[in-house]
Amino acid sequence: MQAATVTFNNLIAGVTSYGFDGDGDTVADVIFSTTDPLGFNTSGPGPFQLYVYQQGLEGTSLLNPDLRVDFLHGATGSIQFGFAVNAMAAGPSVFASLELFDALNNSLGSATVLGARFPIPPIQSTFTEGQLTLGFSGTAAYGLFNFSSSSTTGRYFLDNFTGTFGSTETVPEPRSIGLVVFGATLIARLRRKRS
Ligand SMILES: [Ca+2]
Ligand SMILES: [Ca+2]
Repeated sequence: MQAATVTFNNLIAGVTSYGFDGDGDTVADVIFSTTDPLGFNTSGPGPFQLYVYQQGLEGTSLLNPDLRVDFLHGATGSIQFGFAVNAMAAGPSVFASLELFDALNNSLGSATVLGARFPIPPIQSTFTEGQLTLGFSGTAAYGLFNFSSSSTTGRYFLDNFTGTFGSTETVPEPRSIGLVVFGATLIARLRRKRS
């Protein structure tokens, strides 16, 4: 596995499941999904954000979990992402959380980060935002997100989803294919000699 970052630059709208490539080989490494029948979108919260660039993944924060990620090749080490929720003021019910699980549904750890507004001259973050980092041991198979904005029309933005979950699909080199064929031929010959 190798370093990967999902920047959500594909234009999607109203999708309940979508595969994203994080390591630039155009093959999906993660699948994001939601139980919200209206799905999620790629959209931006405007330019005045530190941790969510135009654009990110955008969806409802009224569920728990709001969003799920499945790692197609597993994930190791740590996961980091930026988030924003549609709240103008910080508070105990304005946050993002992530819990990671292995393939046997054992929790590998969780983290919660409260949203805040940061100075972005000449104003502050339009929406409360933050960056969550979760280090873990073992191999994560999937993760569950919960966002909260304290709003009855709660929405989240997620961006720059980063970790060690990329797997550039490699094609065997012609030379090693030749060696395998040569080896198989040799074994077949030896078997024929013995019988
Ligand atoms: Ca890939
Ligand atoms: Ca939620």
